[in-house]
Amino acid sequence: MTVSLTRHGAFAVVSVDNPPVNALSQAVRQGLWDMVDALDHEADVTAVVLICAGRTFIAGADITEFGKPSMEPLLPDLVQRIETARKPWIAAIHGSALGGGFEIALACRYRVALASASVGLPEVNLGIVPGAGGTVRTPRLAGVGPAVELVTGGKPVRAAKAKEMGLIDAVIEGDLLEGSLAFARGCDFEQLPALAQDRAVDAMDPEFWATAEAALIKRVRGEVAPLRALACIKAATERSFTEALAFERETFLDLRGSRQAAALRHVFFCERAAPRPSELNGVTPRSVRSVGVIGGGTMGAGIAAACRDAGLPVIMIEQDQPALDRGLANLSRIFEGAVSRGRISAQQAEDKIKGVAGQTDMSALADTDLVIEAVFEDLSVKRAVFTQLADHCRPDAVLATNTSYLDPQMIFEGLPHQERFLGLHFFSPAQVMKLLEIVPTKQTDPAVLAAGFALARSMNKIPVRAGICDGFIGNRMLKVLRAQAERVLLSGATPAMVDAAMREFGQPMGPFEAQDLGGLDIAAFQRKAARERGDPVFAPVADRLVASGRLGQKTKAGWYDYPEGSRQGQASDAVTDAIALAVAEHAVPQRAWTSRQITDALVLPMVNEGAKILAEGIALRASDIDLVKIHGYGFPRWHGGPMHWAQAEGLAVVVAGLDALAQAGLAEPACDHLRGHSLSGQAL
Ligand code: 3H9
Repeated sequence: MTVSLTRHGAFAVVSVDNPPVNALSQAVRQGLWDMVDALDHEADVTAVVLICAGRTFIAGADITEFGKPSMEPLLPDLVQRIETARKPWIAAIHGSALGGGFEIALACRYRVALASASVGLPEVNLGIVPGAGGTVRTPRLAGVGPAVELVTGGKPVRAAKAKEMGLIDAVIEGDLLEGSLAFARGCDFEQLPALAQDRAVDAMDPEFWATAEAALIKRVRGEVAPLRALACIKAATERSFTEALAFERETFLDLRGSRQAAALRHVFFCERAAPRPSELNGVTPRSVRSVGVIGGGTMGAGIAAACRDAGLPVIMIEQDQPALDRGLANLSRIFEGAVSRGRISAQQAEDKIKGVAGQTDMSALADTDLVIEAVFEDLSVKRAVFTQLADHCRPDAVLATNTSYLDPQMIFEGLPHQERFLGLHFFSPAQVMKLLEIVPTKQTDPAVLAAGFALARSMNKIPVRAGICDGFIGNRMLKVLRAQAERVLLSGATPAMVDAAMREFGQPMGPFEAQDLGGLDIAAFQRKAARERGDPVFAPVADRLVASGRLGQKTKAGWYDYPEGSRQGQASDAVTDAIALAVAEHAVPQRAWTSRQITDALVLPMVNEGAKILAEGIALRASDIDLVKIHGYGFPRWHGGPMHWAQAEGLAVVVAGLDALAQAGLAEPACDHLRGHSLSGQAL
């Protein structure tokens, strides 16, 4: 039974059991509706405790129902039915009470929760607003300011904070059911608290709304739902309860079918599918209970920190004691930073640091399950490391290289036990960035590949399998984006125009400011290696800037000038000159650019490259490319990633756009894969 009833003296206990997260499917809504009806008529029931089985309280509406026609009873009606029930309902919360689940809880007379539980309204993360009273009841219980934070931010709060905010009545210690029944026994049901709908809500002055809106516009960069949620809360303070509910519902229905909501739902489900790809079904991962990290630089220390966060003991290897001391100091700084930002306690930092042993001798790795190499990005240096590892590690230990563009197959060539080697491409800072590209070679054992995915799961990262090519999935597409950005410069746009257009598209930073932040030397180094391999590289302006020592913010000059003490770039005459020289060299015709034309000239060729990546089998599915660009490169989540964005634009439109760019000499024409799929109408 999805919704069942038990009795505890004068109290009825209604249990929802709808794995995995007790989402409000039609069956659950109907079951709850019937319970309210039935219990309203039972004279010997004093109050009703609503509790859930499994890992969580109701985690929200059933997102899988969103694309389908609505089925009665509708959630807003159910919420209203519970709020006006004859018997007082008490929500007993464990895990998460989210979205519609929290809206049901808000309609209960009382809410109690385990200390470990959290409550919230994360709808904006799905491109929608709460649709069953969340924006109308929350300000009545918590006040307008806290409601704005909870609803527009979409971040749940823990029970203790929720109690402080007035969103729950008690934090329960020990067993939730026992505690909830004890709470119920302590209630005076003759003196019920006012219904949320009967409570007053503060009127706020126009300045409050203007400030909140301005802050939000800055933060959301084109994402619609948080602003619409703010408008709903504003309506809740200005209109009657019923009118505000109607406004919220209308907003919810409008957004539910929107492009941004579809994109965010796509990302939601892709993220959940990524850690367990179907091709590894039934494969038992090689067990990883200990990790060695070779190198204590920025990447090595970050990877070691990510391993510690996953609870794995780490041995860090450096070539000599001074380098090891620096590596361990890098690691300590990461944890100290986490303490100063309030993410972990000083005690937790100490425990994490204690779990890292520093060594200068690889024989210390004799019994380690997984070794991740994070040394200098040079083939011969990396090969030397793996030759030594092959001598010192157990034959079944998994040996992984953290390379961003070298060919793992070449790194491991000729070493024994080819089946145990793997590429693990972490993104910097490795302890923070969610993306992990997992790169098997032709010989990698599926159990070793599965170990990479299991590691990602334990680190709470988003793993994506990538085939071997220059730059794997992410950097290969970045290379195209950067080349396109230069093409646009050469035909009349400025770096500031390109950066502004990409920010308007939703990227946190434009391609030129991002290069200035990261340093132009890294890409220059990669271009040099690519040219040595005979690969074509297009960076006529970047090459000139690097040759003149303009390496970005660190040299106070890159694509922009950085006056002493400023991180705000200013247009640079030197860059204008470098562009002019490149224009003359390549004889590029000049044209005027709009923001939309600029983003098309950058994003469409990236999509084209994505289609080639799929056709070559470098990515197994289009959604993997989306996850890579969202989690590794700041592609706006609410566009759903480049491949989802392309589908939403219409593949025929994308192909036509690419062909027009190609005719103007500004991009390659659409590849056959994209063209074929466009014509047949199949999904990418
Ligand atoms: C809403 O409520 C709108 C209302 O205001 C108005 C309506 C009128 N539906 O994340 P996990 C699946 S909008 C369907 O790995 P965890 C998920 O796909 C909703 N399915 O677990 C996965 O499936 P699979 C507002 C859902 O323990 C499985 O459950 N609520 C839903 O790490 C496990 O998920 C939200 O946005 C759903 N609502 O985390 C909450 N949620 O195993 C979204 C999950 O096949 N959910 N699934 O891959 C979450 O944040 C997390 O799932 C939660 C558990 C924290 C609950």
